[in-house]
Amino acid sequence: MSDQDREGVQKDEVTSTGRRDFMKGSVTVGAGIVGAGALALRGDEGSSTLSRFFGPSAAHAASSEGGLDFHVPPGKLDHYYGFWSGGQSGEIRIVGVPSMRELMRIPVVGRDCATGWGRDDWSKQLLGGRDSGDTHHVHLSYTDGTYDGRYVYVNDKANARLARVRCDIMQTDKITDIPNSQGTHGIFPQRHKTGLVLCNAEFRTPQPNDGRDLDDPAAYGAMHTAIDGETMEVKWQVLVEGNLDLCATDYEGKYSFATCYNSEGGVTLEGMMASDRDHLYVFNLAAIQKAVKAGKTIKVGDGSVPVVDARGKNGPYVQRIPIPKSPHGVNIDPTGKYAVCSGKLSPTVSVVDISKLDGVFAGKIKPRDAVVAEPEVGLGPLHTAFDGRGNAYTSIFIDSVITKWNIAKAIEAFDDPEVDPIIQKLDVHYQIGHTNASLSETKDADGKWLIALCKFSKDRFLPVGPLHAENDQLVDISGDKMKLVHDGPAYPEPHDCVVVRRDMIHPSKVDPRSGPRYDYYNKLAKEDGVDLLQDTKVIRKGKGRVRVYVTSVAPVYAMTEFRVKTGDEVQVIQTNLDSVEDLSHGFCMSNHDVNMVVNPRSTNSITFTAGAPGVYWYYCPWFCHALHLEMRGRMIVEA
Ligand code: K7E
Ligand code: CUA
Repeated sequence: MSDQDREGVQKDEVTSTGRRDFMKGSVTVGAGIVGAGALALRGDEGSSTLSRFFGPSAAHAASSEGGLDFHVPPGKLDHYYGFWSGGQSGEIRIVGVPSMRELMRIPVVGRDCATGWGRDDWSKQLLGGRDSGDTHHVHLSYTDGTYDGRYVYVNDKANARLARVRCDIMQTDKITDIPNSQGTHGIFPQRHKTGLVLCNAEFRTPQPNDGRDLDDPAAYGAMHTAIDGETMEVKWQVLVEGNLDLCATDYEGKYSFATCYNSEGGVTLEGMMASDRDHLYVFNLAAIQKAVKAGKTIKVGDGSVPVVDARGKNGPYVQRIPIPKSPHGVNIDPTGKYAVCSGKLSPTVSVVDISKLDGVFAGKIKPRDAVVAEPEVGLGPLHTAFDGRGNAYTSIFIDSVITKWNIAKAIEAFDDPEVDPIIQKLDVHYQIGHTNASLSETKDADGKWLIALCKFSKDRFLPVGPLHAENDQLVDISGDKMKLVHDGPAYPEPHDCVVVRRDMIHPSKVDPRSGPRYDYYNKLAKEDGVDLLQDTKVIRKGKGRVRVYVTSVAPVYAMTEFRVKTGDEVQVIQTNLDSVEDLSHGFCMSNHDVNMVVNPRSTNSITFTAGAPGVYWYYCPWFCHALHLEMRGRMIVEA
């Protein structure tokens, strides 16, 4: 970076007025304050840091900052749905943007006490006995390069799974185990249609991982896995030698991408950071699918999934583009022309021209020649969002900033060091991980709101003990300059997010009673000759097993008493007959660890072992009526 560039950046740092800049106490800060007198205090958190010390804000220099209104008054609705991956909480959250109000939590791979997810029968089957997880990356299904509002996909890094949430009912409907994988991390659906969802294994393991080759790094590898976004079946895997971190797809369905931060094949931290260049792996989907069809595959593990072996060298399936150093995020700009890879341990992002990849695969140009820009954006670049106006916004972990830069200028600057592509650095608080902007990952990127998902909140909120809230910040990117407008405390860990225009999502008000959950309930009902929407019945299923079918209409269960025997396995299958919006009931059995929600027109069930002889009250835990407290009944347990 030239001195001139450095000066430019410093100026921007001053106008963005973080506390840290104030602490640096430079002369330029003083100059900013002189100019601040005439400016009214707008009262937004981002620009008022200096005002805590000096009164009215110095933040509003002559440049145009976004002027969007982030206040959503009572009774008014947000313009965007934000889908947040919940990290180690194992959930997805729906957040209204720009209000940043948390609208809903969708339990995915973890147990949730409020809804009974992970405890009720169907979710328990779906989770396969595991009720913890780590959901890092959420993406919606696409059609023609934009969101089609059907599904949300999310990875479970902890248990190597891909889960899917249906957007009409906002419930998890499928969870797929990914074979031969650990640390399923980056995922991305294809964008031309709801096609494949590509999933990266971040951890290299022996392949096969069955106890042999434990200490032979050469036998370690990682899988790039393709799952059908409709059926959620695993279609194929590609085995490579390096680890696979973040994932992306192009807009045409030709390529998928994975960053690799361990081209050394190290199994220790030192080993993983030894080389100056790692890679962006580019997967040629047509060539891989052709090989799978032709049976040019190997068997790994149980052999249930065809594996294309692409270890070691560039070829028809995979090309490795050298990227400095331990790259992390890879994001495709809304025009579909560029893949932007963040250096993580290099202060640069590398811009790959996707149109050059055909040439790379044809051997006409070297892989590195597909890199057309490498701007210096700050220390610890992780992820990049876009505004649809040619600008990129990269989250910078170590510096705790978002760097706004211009893609076209960065390409110019690759040949001409006089050109400065950096537009602004905005302080965020603190240690940002992901960032994403409204519709940034679609061709409809609208450049309005940017979310900064900060891992540390430190002094931004009232202290609440050793565990701090994290900080989801809202940034207005509609103007020339970014403007921080809101701090949003969040329960750990909001990991990644996508921001979707509200007209793209069409939730149902009552349960449409479709999908695998109802395949399960309809099968039970058929077996027992029961109409779920009519019947209330106790059916003894041979020795020691009882099924209790019960309907409910506010404020009563159709059955206020049933009898079982100590030690019986009791399955309560409850159907909520109310079609009224927002009228959920539930079933809680006293002293039996039994609690579930039953939404309008839903069926849900839960199984437990009847305890010691006596009377046990069951009740509705969801406030449904003035007589809600009276909505209960007795389970009589006989010896
Ligand atoms: Cu950057 Cu898991 Cu998305 Cu973390 S990964 S930041
Ligand atoms: Cu039904 Cu409360």
